[in-house]
Amino acid sequence: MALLNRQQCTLYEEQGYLIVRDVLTDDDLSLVRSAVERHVDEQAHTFYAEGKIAERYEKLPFTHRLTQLYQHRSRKSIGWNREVFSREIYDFGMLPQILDIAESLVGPELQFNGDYWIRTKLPGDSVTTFPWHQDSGYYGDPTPFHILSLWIPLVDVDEENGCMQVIPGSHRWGLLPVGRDDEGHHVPLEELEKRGEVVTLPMKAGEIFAFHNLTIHRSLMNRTDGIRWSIDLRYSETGMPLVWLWKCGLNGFVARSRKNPDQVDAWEGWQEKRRLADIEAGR
Ligand SMILES: O=C(O)CCC(=O)C(=O)O
Repeated sequence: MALLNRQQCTLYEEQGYLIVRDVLTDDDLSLVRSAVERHVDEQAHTFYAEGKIAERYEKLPFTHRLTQLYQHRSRKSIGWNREVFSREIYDFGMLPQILDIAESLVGPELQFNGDYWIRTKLPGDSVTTFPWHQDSGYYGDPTPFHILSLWIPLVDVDEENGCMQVIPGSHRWGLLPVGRDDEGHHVPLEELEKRGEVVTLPMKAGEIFAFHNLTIHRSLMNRTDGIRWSIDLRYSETGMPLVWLWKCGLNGFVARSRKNPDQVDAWEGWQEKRRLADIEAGR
């Protein structure tokens, strides 16, 4: 697919977000699904060996198995990163269609930030239900540069199973002050719904919600009995200091360069960056 057209880029600049449809195939999504399924299966074997579950629920589909496996756990996970660090995630982050979108919105020198997250939004789970926030708010470091998030559902999403909502134009409001709720999520100190229009984003699996690091967005509670799986990826201009990520070993890699294509990292290069970061952090 070609780079985004001028109208799409203008929409992103004006609204702080864009929905891109019809770019990912089922085969593309199966890269992520297989990394997820492998980790779910590992967890099944671990919990079973530890005697925490009576069966491994091998026959349950992708949308239901983890719910059963996690029944014994009180605190669910906010998302998986290291748990699914794998060749499939690298290949997914390097898909030409995805890099074309990132290049259109960020520029031709692209780094894949290390904070990709698989969201395990289980039925009724409040930990993975994110109140209004700006991604920059979570970075804990000033980010005076553009970071593009690409949020991609692995199943169809709507208001019932916890799709995303966004406030168009909010990326121009600056970084807003926040408090914290009981789950540790950021919560805004003002009533944002009075300040801007709320847009709900039902999406098909594989469609892409691209948004700016200052765009205010949230995700709704999953009120169905299936898991709302998604992945979110982040890209920025190569060389931008992602210090808050490096401090916790969440290193990324150089994904595309029109100037120096030989500096693009292979999967092995990304593995090495993470290995060195772990050694430095004493992990
Ligand atoms: O996946 C979700 O439910 C929320 C994700 C999110 O807010 C984000 O990626 O910034």
